[in-house]
Formats: sequence, C-alpha cells, structure tokens
Amino acid sequence: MKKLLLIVWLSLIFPQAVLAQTLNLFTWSEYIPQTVLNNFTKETGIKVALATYESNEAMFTKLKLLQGEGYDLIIPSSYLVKTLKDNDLLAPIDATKIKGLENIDPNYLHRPFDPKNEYTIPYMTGYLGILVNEKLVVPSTITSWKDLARPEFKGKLLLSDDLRDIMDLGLRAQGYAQNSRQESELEAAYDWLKSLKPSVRIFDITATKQAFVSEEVQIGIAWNGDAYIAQQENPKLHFIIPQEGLMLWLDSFAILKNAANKDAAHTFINYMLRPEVAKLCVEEFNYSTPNKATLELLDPALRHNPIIVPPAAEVAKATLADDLGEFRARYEYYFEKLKALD
Ligand code: SPD
Repeated sequence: MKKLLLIVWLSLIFPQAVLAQTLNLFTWSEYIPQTVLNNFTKETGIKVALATYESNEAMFTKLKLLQGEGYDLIIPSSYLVKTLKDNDLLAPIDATKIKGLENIDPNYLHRPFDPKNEYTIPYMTGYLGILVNEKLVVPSTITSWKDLARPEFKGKLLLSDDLRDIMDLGLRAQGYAQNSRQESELEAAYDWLKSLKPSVRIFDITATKQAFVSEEVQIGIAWNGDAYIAQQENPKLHFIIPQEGLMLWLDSFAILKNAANKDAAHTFINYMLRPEVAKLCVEEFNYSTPNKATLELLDPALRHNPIIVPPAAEVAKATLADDLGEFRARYEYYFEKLKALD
C-alpha cells in the first residue's frame, strides 16, 4: 500500500519520470535520425525503442509471426498497406489526434492504397534511378533502364535486392507497366533480369552507398537518398532518371492494431509532421519529403537538387507500387528464382 501511495505521489510530482512510456518503433534502417528520436524523448518523456528492417517483406513476415504484438508503429510502403489491413494488423488512426496534416502535399494524400488516410500518414518519399560512375561510361549515354544490360557493364553492376524495385525494373525495361498482373509480362521481365545476372557484382540493398563510393561497382540502381550521400563522397557519381520515368515510392506511418501504446504513436506522428523535424530527416538521409512546409525551410542547395527534390513533372507522371492481391506470390516466385541464380 505504502509503495502504491509513493508511486501516486511521485507521479504527481514527476509525471514524465514515473509514467515514462515507451514507443516501440519498427522501421526501415537509416530512416529516422537519432537526434530526432532523442529530441522527441526530451520533449515528451516518451522513450523510443527502435527495431529496423531492410524490406517490406521482412517486416511483414515478422509482424505475422508476432501477430502484430511488440511494436506500436511501422513505416510500410504504399503496396503493403492493404495487405497489412487485410491481415488485421492495422489500427485506424484517430484523425482528431493528428495535427499538422495540412503540412503534407495533397499529392501524397488520399492515394488509392488508403483513400481516406484512415490508416496511414505520409512520412518520406523518394525514387529509384540509375547511379553511374563517369569513369565507366559517359553518363549522358545512359538514358534507359535497358542500358543496364549493356555487355560492357559485366561485373560492374549493382542491383538492390528489393522485391518490388527489381520486378518493376524488369517490367519497365520491357516496356510494361508497374504493378502488371499479366503472367507473360512478368515472365518477360524475369527473362530480362536473368540476362543481367552475369553482370551483377552485388545483389544487395544494404551495400549501395559503400559499393559505389569505393568503386567496387560502377553502375546500378539506387534510391535517391543513397545516391546523394554516395555522390557527396565520390563526385564521379551521377544519378540519372531514365526516359521511362523514375520509380517513385511513398512510405507512411501506420499504427498496429495490437500496439500497446497507441497514444505515444499518435504523439510521435504529430512530432514527425512538424516541418522543422521533417527537415532534419531530409538533411540526414536525403530522401524527398511529402511535407511541403519543410521544402521552404531547406537550404537552397538541397531544395534545388533534383536528386533530393525530383522535377515535379517526373513526380506527376509517376505511379506508386500497388497492392498485388493474390498475384503477389507470382512476383515473389520470380524474384526468389532470380536471387537463386548463380
Ligand atoms: N533507408 C530507408 C529507405 C526506405 C525506402 N523505402 C522504399 C522502398 C521501395 N520499394
């Protein structure tokens, strides 16, 4: 009894210390600056326990195993949201608790994967392009995804092992649309990707920056943030948007149905919606932000750099990776087959 009274008394005097909450955040690696997490804890008293994943598929597998327990907040890409919802893993976001949504560019709201933003709030966007070292080839001669298959790139190519990026790359290189559900198109994409395989030196998403900076590879696909960081360290690198268009992605906050701390998750989303906080995220990881208020705060060198802020016309014509329903298994099949090839 005495102990209980002491806790009640302490919680009145030092509410943050005694009632300290923990937000269990499960997110992509290298995505939220540690300073941002520290500042959030300092301001709110909510600790952040961080766990990371390297792909949507790895995250989903883990959540299924744990039945969504153990984590409060995740950052899935567009195409995983419906699957998460259909698997009863997501909780609706309480719109009355969200402040700062007006900072988000409307182009990133109400997308087909969550038309009313009932389950997601945009965090970061970005795109896949071609990164090339001018020592290997004149960058202006690289104009299409198809150029990755040029024979002179044998042994010098990097592919990231992100399932949807890779399959979309194959589809687009073959002139097909992203999100195709035609088996024959997927097969053609696979055949083209297979023809690249002898050129591949690295097939790994985690290696991109270092492999390009050290020149272990000289051409390949990369996300814009990684391309920007690599280019800062190795100015011989050029980032190219192929004529077929950039491959845009959008990652959003989503609260898990079995979250132990939904209030903390809402508080964190609000914090991340602040323009000055989103600015720190762009400055550290150099992806693009859907937070239009942040764009105005960015140093002009970043704001006018097309790697970080791609041309509006390119973004306007880009599609996002969508949920594939049952057809997801076919993408997985071809992707795993490709990875298994020597
Ligand atoms: N370092 C974190 C990068 C997150 C990128 N997510 C987009 C995935 C597109 N398939």
